[in-house]
Amino acid sequence: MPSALITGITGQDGSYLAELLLEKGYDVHGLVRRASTEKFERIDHLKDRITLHQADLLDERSLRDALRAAKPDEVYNLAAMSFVAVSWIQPTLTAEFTGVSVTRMLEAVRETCPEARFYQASSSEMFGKVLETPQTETTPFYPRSPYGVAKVYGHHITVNYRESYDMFATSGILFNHESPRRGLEFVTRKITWHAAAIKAGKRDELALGNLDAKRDWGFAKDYVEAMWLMLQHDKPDDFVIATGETNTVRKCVEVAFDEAGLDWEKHVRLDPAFLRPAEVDLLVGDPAKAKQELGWEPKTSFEELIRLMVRSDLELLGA
Ligand code: NDP
Ligand code: GDR
Repeated sequence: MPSALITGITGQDGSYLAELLLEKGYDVHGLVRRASTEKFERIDHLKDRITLHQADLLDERSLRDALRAAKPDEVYNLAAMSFVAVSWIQPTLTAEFTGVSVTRMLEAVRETCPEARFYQASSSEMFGKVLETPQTETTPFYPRSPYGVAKVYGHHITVNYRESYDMFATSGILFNHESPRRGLEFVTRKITWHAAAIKAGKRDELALGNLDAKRDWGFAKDYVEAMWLMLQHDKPDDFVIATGETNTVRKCVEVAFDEAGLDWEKHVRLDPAFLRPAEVDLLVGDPAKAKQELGWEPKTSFEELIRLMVRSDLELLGA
């Protein structure tokens, strides 16, 4: 039975990836960090089928101990401070969690299980300022947030360990991907949850920042399959995972409120508090390499995704 260790198993992607690997017959291990209340909502339904290890990205010893216990064939490094807006509030912590911790994980793997295949959760935020569209594996990086800067470091150190130590270290450059399990602070889920809450009479309005930002949004469940495919490939590499379609935040609002049967212009308010010190205006990825080499393609369109998220939030809120 192959074995896999997932850092960030309690997050959106970690929970979908754990489900996928269980379906494929893996022995699944995950890292969790200690908190005064244990909130593992996204993996509650899996807890009898996975093994959890207490560890923190800042604590190398705990990472090594978890890897020694799990003896993984594959390591998926998904843990990070993942919310771009907070990276300006906690820039140094973001550098540690999202950047330097990748080196801690690579070192821990090199020491305890050097044959394991390593996946790094890189991000389209590394592209930042628009230098070319669509963005591909060879588009230069110009990050626009402390988060993006930290991810560029994580990406380059992954490539460097691949080249320095001949490790199977792969970097997946994933564009935004969403789901009913998305954190409520990210814009798609904020919109779908508020549309459902307004419909249910639990909220009156939705305050948003930049409605003109454009993102390439896909479905998280489709994207974790790409992560797995990358580690089954015959060689470690970098891959862009995206839909190839871009939409504005405004369009996301229109689709979500339409699904809830509401007129968005009656409920949405602009609030400068949600504007960012520097913005990423336009992301649109070209997934051609992933299609050609991995046979991966997105299965869920933007509209389907937003509508399924609204339906899920309507059910959640009893509307
Ligand atoms: P989430 O925010 O949902 O999950 C983040 C995970 O990281 C959680 O399990 C969290 O644990 C864990 N974590 C954070 N800090 C630490 C720490 N110090 N020690 C141990 N664990 C920690 O993110 P997603 O699932 O959306 O994203 C997964 C990864 O992919 C992240 O690295 C993200 O930056 C990256 N990414 C995401 C994209 C997206 O659109 N979703 C696109 C491109 C990249 P806890 O539950 O304890 O907070
Ligand atoms: P992003 O996602 O920063 O792309 O990072 P987010 O959903 O937070 O923002 C997307 C765009 O929406 C605009 N926006 C708002 N965003 C939030 N959160 N709240 C608002 O009220 C709001 N109003 C407008 C933002 O300015 C931005 O342009 C996500 C994360 O998952 C990262 O971890 C990941 O690496 C990237 O996607 C790819």
